[in-house]
Amino acid sequence: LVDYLRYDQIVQFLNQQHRRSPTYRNFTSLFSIGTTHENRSIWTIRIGKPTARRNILMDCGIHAREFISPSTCLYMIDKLIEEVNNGRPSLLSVFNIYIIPLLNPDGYEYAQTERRMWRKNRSPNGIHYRSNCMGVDLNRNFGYHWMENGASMNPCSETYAGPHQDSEPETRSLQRFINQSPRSWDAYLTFHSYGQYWIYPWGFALHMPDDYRELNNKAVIGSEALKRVNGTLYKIGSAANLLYESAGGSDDWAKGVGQIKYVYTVELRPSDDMNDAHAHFAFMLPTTFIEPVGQETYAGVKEFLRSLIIPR
Ligand code: 0X9
Ligand code: ZN
Repeated sequence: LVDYLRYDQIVQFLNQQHRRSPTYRNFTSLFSIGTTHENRSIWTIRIGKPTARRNILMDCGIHAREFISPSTCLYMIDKLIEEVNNGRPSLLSVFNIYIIPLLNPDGYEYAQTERRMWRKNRSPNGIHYRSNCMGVDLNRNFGYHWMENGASMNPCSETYAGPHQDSEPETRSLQRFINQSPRSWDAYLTFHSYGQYWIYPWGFALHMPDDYRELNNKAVIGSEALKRVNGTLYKIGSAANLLYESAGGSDDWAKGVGQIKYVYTVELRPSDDMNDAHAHFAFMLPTTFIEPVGQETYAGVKEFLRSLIIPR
């Protein structure tokens, strides 16, 4: 993982990882949760002991230009499977961890090849609005308090929420997967960039969920473990309070409709503080950051997961 991989390379990587532990074949499974407008599969890997009873969901790459996000999911997949092969899959005897490393492959490939700063997916909007502008902001499309705040009805906007809620194949694939699974989810983490925020719902409005103290406590545990690795500082709070009010995010949907308790959006490096030496990289974080961001994020996520087992 020394470069930001293309979609085909990511699929290849996932297959390699899946084949990596033949004696533990049933420790992983690899499947698609749906297809995009351009007919790419949204691949998902499950990692965990067959006897693991609890379930965690993580996704990356909802926004096309946030290249450090999918790379961090791939990093975590690599490390989790390494632990399986080393024979000490501590967390994986408790949790099945489902990772979707690239939820928006169409947008990602477009950002890789045509327009580096592309954010949305690549749905044509002509059918609904005769608009030549393409793409829906998937993180404004989820049907929970849809369009109430910080989203646009203009197909040319970067935060276009879609013709109606849950209109996009990527949105529906994730929702179907969360809903239809016979499993219950302990946590959902969605990785974005940038800013160094470990945030929880709500995004659609300024008020807090009833259990925000628990959400905040576990975010502290995760971000402190993250900081111990390279000294990277994260801010913690609700999405609307820390960033801005915006409805239709996957996080709000996962908590409000999906009824998942521990829901977080993690905004990876760099910091958005202009006093920070790396802030100017913004979405274009050099590939030398893949490793350190992967390391620290993995440490933070693991400590967060441990805190779900051991009540503090
Ligand atoms: O605006 C977003 O979708 C996220 N920030 S980003 O720079 N990666 O685009 C923040 C989403 C926070 N959650 C909600 N607003 N629900
Ligand atoms: Zn994002």
